[in-house]
Amino acid sequence: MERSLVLVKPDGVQRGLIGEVIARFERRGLRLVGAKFMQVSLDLAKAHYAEHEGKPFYDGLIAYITSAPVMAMVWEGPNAVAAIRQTVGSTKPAEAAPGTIRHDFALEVGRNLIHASDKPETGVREVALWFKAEELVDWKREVDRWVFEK
Ligand code: IDP
Ligand code: MG
Repeated sequence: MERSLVLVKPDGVQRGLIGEVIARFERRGLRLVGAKFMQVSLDLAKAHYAEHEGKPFYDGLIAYITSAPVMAMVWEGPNAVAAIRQTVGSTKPAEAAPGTIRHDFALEVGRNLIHASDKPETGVREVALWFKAEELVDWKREVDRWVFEK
């Protein structure tokens, strides 16, 4: 089953949108595997956003993600990475499709509320970076057979 890291970023936490984000992924049918409310360290922020080092927005991005607590989660399901990115919407909120989280709650790319893994391999790497194996819960739901075809 594919997995994605999802972060409700500091702006989403400050604006009281943790529940809104969780509700959308629950309704989509995705299964929660792990969650923790945490302050992001500088080391973790740099490891997570290593691909963006050197870009003009990098320093602001590190300051943003470490500025206040985040809600870190792992969600799984068939094609979970693409499904979650679809529900999250485009990186720039002004370009995000109506009905997506970034469209419905954000205006600026530097305050776009939420992170989600961009590819299945990224999901594997990011889940391992943010969560220890014992923090992830392997479980089944009674409803799984009504959401997952196999
Ligand atoms: P993603 O979060 O949709 O995967 P990325 O291109 O990986 O988007 O960028 C990571 C994060 O960096 C974005 O979510 C956003 O918070 C921030 N970011 C990206 N581009 C800009 C920019 O041009 N200005 C300010 N922040 C940016
Ligand atoms: Mg990205």
